[in-house]
Amino acid sequence: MSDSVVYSIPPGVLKLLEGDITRDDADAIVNAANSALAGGGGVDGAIHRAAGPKLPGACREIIAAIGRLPAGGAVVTPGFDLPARHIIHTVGPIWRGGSEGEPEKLRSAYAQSIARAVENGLATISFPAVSTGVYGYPVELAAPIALGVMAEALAGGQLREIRLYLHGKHAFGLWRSAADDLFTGIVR
Ligand code: AR6
Repeated sequence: MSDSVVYSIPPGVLKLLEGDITRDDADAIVNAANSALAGGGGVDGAIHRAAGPKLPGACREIIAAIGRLPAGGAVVTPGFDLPARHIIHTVGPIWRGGSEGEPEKLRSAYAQSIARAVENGLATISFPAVSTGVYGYPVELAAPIALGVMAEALAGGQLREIRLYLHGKHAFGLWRSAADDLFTGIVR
């Protein structure tokens, strides 16, 4: 059975789950995309495969309108063949050692994704661990930033539920211990 853990952050709930985000049925799942919204490997490749043939056209339309999506930005498309109704595409920073604005861009990627969800009247959103794969952001540095933004949105009543999908038991364990450190004393 896959691991999961729930943190109560009143009035909202944060769930960490080990598994495949493409199977999730939240109002929106977040994609760790690139600035061209061109698809790629990792979770981006998995989401493009699962969403089906209409997604690339929707991405091209957005890029035609805005040029490129900078790191820290987020845009919405339909979910097409996914169980989730929407996909929020965000671009995390490429890790270059930490002194090129990576923490601010990572924080913005999560915050802008949440902002798109709120603008669209959504209540539940599911994230992958943005930037911690191909883009090389160290998990122990990414986790407090990501979890902090999520906790703020939940405590502020912006969203009812946020789920964070971790790929594999090792990643789940790292994120779980970061969350336990941050949310000590919270009933779960
Ligand atoms: N469900 C949940 N998490 C997943 C899944 C999945 N199906 N597949 C991978 N992960 P990455 P990035 C995890 O590399 O670092 C793409 O080519 C993965 O184990 O997908 O932001 C884009 O086009 C890792 O922990 O995203 C960009 O060019 C996390 O998702 C670039 O990669 C993020 O890893 C973005 O790199």
